[in-house]
Amino acid sequence: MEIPDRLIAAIRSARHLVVLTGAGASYESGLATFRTPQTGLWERFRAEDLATPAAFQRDPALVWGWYEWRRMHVMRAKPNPAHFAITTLQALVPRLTVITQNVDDLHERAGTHPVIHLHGTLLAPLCERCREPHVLPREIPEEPENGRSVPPPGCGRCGGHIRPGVVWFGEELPRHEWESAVRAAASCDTFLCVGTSSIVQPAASLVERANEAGAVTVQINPNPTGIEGRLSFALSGPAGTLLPEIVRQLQLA
Ligand code: BJW
Ligand code: ZN
Repeated sequence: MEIPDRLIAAIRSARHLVVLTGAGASYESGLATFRTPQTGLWERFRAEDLATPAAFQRDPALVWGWYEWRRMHVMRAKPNPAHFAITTLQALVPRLTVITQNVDDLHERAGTHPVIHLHGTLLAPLCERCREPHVLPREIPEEPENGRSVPPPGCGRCGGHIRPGVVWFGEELPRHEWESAVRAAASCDTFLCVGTSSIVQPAASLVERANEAGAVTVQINPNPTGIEGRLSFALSGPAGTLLPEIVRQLQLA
């Protein structure tokens, strides 16, 4: 797909560019999205059974086993050209803020720092009772059979269950990260939504804040999301192709 010249011009003159990523940004690294028909995690598993505090209370081993399976995939995955292009963007604009809904560490492994993690991370579990962080073994977990129950470790301090360090439905986003994201969205001049269905709140409201602040707003996604009518540009295609192409055009004299 052609990248409009007006978009390249907008990014070239941007003083503060915000990139918000979702599961689609890691899809080309082999990690499943949540809502893609057939392959999405929520097509195969019920979010109510796995990604809520009530689910963990009901069956901690089922939930912990599922997240260990996800963590194994993340640790075996590698950043893709979309992650690397975002890292290169850091050098091409005066200020770049990267906000992700993803619970993997692929932006960091591609060299982007800092990254605002709105939904936490699979790699920093903690005690559900006293919030004490839990240090994970460094080795990649063995392939746990998908869906196999694995009892969560006990907290060394209080004996409570260790839970994944992610944000489940009905839970508040980490306050500091959310406030930083809102500040960035409200003060940027260009806002890119990459690989997100823009369904889950409050993350999906960030692009609206950028719109209200008069920013140029852009979506990069091979599929429609329904918010196209409210954006300045909607680019249809995979992030691993379109982002490197944007970077290439920005680097042309
Ligand atoms: C490509 C590509 C390629 C493919 N290149 N793109 C009713 C109305 C409004 C709100 C609510 C409501 N009922 C409940 C709520 C609140 C709820 C919510 O928003 N629910 C919606 C489903 C409606 N939100 C919350 O509960 C949040 N907390 C909250 O609101 O707190 C306040 C509060 C507290 C108490 C009471 C009430 C309010 C917390 C949300 C936490 C979300 N957690 C998850 C799981 C994290 C842990 C884990 O990984 O398991 O976060 S859910 C899941 O969705 C995950 C993601 O970060 C998040 C967003 O998904 P994302 O990234 O957009 O992925 P997909 O799969 O949806 O989309 C991928 C896209 O990529 C697609 O568009 C593809 O086309 C595209 N793609 N290949 C580029 N190559
Ligand atoms: Zn504890």
